[in-house]
Amino acid sequence: MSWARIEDAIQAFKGGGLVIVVDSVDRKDECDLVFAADHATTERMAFVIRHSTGIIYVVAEKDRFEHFGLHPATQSNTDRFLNKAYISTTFLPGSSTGLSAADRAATARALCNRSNKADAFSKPGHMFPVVADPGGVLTRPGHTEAAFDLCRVTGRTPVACISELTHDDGTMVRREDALAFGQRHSIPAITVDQLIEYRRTQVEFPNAPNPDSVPSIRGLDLPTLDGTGLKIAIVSARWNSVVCESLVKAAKEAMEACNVKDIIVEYVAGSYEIPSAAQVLLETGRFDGLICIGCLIKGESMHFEYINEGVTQGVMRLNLDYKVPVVYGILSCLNEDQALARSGLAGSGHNSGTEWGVTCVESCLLKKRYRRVARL
Ligand code: RBF
Repeated sequence: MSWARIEDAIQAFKGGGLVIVVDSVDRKDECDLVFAADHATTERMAFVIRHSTGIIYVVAEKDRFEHFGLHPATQSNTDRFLNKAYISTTFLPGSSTGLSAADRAATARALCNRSNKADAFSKPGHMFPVVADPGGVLTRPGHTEAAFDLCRVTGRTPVACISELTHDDGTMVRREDALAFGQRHSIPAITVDQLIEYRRTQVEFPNAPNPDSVPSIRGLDLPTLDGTGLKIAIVSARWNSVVCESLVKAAKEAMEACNVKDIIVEYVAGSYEIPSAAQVLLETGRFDGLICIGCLIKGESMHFEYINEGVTQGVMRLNLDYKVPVVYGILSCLNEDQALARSGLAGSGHNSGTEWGVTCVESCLLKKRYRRVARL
C-alpha cells in the first residue's frame, strides 16, 4: 500500500471528501482525518467521530476566530508544538447539546460564514479551534497547516476540520494502519511532505478569497457594492412564514450593508400571489429593484409542481416587461429541513436571503451604469 497521488487527494478534498494526512515520523507521526468545514455533513462528522479520538479541531486563520469573539485558550502556551489553541465553541442556533454529529457539523459550517454573529457562538463549547500559520505547510509542517492549505489549494473557504485516527482500543493509528484504513474506506492518504512539495510548485492559490467578502455570497463581493439612493421593494409570502421572515431579514441586512436605505416589505398569502402583487408595485414606477421571497415545500399533491412553474414564469415575465430587476427568491424545497437549511435556521450557517439582497443591488447598479452609457 502506498500514499495517494497529491492531485487525487486534492480532488477528493475539493469535492468535500475526507483525506488522511500524516506528518513526519520525527514530528508527531500522527494520522489525521481532514475535511473542508463548509462540507461538514452529519454523516461525515459522525464517521470521523467514530474513527478518531472524537475531539474535532477546526482550523482557520486567527482573524476569522476573533471575528466570532473567540480568543486564545491560554496566555502561556506550553504545548510541545506550540499548537495555537483557541477557546472551544458551539454554534448555538438550533443546537441541542452541541456534541451530536449534527451539532458539530453545524458549528463547522457556521464558522465558514462571517455573517454569523459572535454571540451565536458559545464559549466554551464542543469544537476546538486551532489557528493555522498563514504561511501554511511552508512555514509549519503540521496537520493544522496541511488542512488549511488543502482548503486554499482547492479554492475552498479556508476552514477545515481535523481529528486524529485511533484504533478501537484507543491507541493511535500509525502509518501502515492508516494506509489500510484509507484503502478500506476509499480515503486517499498523503503526507505533509507531499503537500509541501506541491505548494512549492504552486505560485498562487485559486480563487484566493477576498478577506473582506462574505463567504456565503457565492461569487459576490458585498462591501464593494454601493447601493446609495436605491429604492427596493420586497414582496414576501406569509406561507411558511418562519422561513420567509428569516430570508427577508437577511435580504434587508445585506442591502443595508450596501447603503440601501429605502426598503419596503409587502406581504401576500402565498407564493402564488407574489407575481401579481409585484406587478402592482412595479406599476408605480417607484422602485429600482424588487425581490420576491417565498418558500414552496413539496406536499403530497401536484400543487408544488404547478405553482413552482407558474411563479417562476411569472417572475421572469415581470423582469422583462418592466425592465426592472426582479430577483427570484422563492425556495423550492422537497422538505422542511431543506427550507430551514437555506434560510439560516436550525443551525445552518447559510441564508439565501443574503445572496438575493446582494444580487438585487448588483442588478440595479448594472442597469444604472448602462442607462448612463445610453444617455451619452
Ligand atoms: N404557498 C407557498 O408559498 N408555499 C407552499 O408551500 C404552499 N403550499 C400550498 C399547498 C396547498 C395544497 C395549497 C392549496 C396552497 C399552498 N400554498 C403555498 C399557497 C398558495 O401559494 C396560494 O397562496 C393559495 O393557493 C391561494 O392562492
